[in-house]
Amino acid sequence: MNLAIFLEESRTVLEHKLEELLEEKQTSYHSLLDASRYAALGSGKRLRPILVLATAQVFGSDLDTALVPACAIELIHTYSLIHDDLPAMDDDDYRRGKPTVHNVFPESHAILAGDHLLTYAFELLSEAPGLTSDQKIQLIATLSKASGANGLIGGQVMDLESEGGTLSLDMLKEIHTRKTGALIQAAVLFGGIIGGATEEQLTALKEYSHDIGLAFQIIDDVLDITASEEKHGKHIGSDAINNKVTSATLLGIDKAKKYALQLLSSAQNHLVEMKQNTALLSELSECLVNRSR
Ligand code: GRG
Repeated sequence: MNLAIFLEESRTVLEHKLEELLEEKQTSYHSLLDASRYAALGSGKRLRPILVLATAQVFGSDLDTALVPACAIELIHTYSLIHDDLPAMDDDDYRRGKPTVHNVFPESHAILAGDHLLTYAFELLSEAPGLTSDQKIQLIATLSKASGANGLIGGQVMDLESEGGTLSLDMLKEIHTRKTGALIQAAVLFGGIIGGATEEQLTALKEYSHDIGLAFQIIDDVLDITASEEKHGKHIGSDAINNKVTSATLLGIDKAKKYALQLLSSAQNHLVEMKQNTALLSELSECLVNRSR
């Protein structure tokens, strides 16, 4: 299938499903749902859920089975963005092309909307249609490890503690791998688990997604310096404002881009190891590295 068509179709079904999963309800706590909807709907590249769908289709899984798990990953990602933007963390006031959640709702509600999306993601996985109990347990284990101390949250702590200091390239890679890479890796593994990949194929997917996760973050660092705010959807230069060492500041823009291309090539070699038709995933990986937002 052509990548442009796949992306358009995937985004359409994902937006509908997210809207359905986060539908407006007349409850006595509707302000929590309003803040969650504000954060999760109507914007975002949907990279992680698209990776779930693209990897699942490599193994012949139907879209309907992959859809709820794909949305669960996007909800975890959205929670992490809400919390990352809070005054206690990066204190950002612009995200996904609009004011951050704590700038529109009370800060308490931004925290609680993040908590809600995090918890809801696991509820959705436990009830996801079309999967065996064993697959659901594998998905829950994969996502909880990627989101926890060994992944996203640990990476965030390392990132906060590194502000204003110096960092070696190895330390920076570890932060990137946990903070950004872990969830991207979980998305790719989700596709493999849903599609019934073998142990060998899951190992190849792990290595592939490690490389594209790192490459994705390196390009994000470059875009934080070179992109326009309108395209990137957040304030440009926020890394510099927060005194952050990034791959672009450590290596320089040209070397950082070159490194991302090396990672892309390594990722594509791992795709070959899977002995499946991975043309779509390979093209998608190229798009991630060559993106402008
Ligand atoms: C607060 C637990 C906790 C974790 C925060 C995700 C994160 C960790 C921080 C957000 C800031 C940041 C730049 C993280 C690196 C990962 C990244 C590039 C996030 C942005 O992902 P995109 O570009 O965003 O896919 P959209 O809005 O398109 O979904």
